[in-house]
Amino acid sequence: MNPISKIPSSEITPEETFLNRRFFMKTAIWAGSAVATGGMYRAFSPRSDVKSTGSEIATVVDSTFQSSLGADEKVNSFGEIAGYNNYYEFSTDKSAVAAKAKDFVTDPWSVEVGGLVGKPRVFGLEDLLKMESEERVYRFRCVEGWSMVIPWVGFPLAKLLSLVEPRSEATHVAFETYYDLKQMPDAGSAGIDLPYVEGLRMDEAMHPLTLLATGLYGKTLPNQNGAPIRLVVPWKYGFKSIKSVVKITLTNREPPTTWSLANPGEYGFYSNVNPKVDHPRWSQAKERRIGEAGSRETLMFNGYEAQVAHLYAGMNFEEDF
Ligand SMILES: Nc1nc2c(c(=O)[nH]1)N[C@H]1C(S)=C(S)[C@@H](COP(=O)(O)O)O[C@H]1N2
Ligand SMILES: [Mo]
Repeated sequence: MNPISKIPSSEITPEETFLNRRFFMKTAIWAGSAVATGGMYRAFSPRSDVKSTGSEIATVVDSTFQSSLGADEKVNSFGEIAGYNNYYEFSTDKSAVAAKAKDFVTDPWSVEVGGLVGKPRVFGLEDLLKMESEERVYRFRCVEGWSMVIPWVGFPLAKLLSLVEPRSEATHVAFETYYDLKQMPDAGSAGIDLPYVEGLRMDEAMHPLTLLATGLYGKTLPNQNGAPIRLVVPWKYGFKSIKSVVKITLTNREPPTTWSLANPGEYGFYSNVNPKVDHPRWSQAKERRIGEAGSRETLMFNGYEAQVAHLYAGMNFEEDF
């Protein structure tokens, strides 16, 4: 069986038909393994929770792992998601990233996972694609004030971490992006230190919402979206969702992160979406959903409060922002 995202993104079908077709694919795929993986089958089965969004697009709403989208929320188009990107290694111009990243080589690829683990391991691209298990339709909120709804394909980060057997001293997980000036000739003028680095607390990393994405819209992840594998942490501002990951290190201290290194007064380690704590230079109370006129209220933890608020009990978000 081919991993879901082996279909090249160039063979994209119109998004109006895609999700329905994916229901089919998934039904076929999971029917074959339902007995062996009963738990997973329940989690990803499209049989329940198919919701019409008022447009042609049907949305997979999995009540186990994601907050339902509101009746007025629809999935962004492939063109919107793959045409408006922050990926500073390629360009600081969001509409130029796709073209600049077009020839980025993402195969072969490997991700080195080590640090405070029992079984350090280098995962090749094939190993990673074989772990693809589900589609997650998530809200995605950039700290700059725009947002989208994105149908990712991937697998929980917890699944990969469990394979390397984290040691009990590990408190945090550090991530690093691929970096090569030859392939990223504009990276020198990005204005941030590279390689791009990010981090999560261990409990955040193990949370079932935290995804390693290997595709979107049922296709291979486009280069500009962080091919071949990127993190997605839907309750945090978009910059935590580090792209094109090559290294994952378990550690016993809070790892450095690119945006708080660049500007510690404006960007903290946690970066949880929070409409009540403004960025020093702008309000975070509202957002502009790409493709829509007007603005929307930003939701606490980006709408995932019920699933993640317990991780931060007692924390002062004005200080730990
Ligand atoms: N390596 C790397 N990862 C990155 C970035 C980047 O510039 N470099 N930008 C971040 C920011 S600010 C956002 S909003 C998201 C954008 O992801 P998208 O283009 O898939 O929407 O990627 C994040 N991950
Ligand atoms: Mo962002």
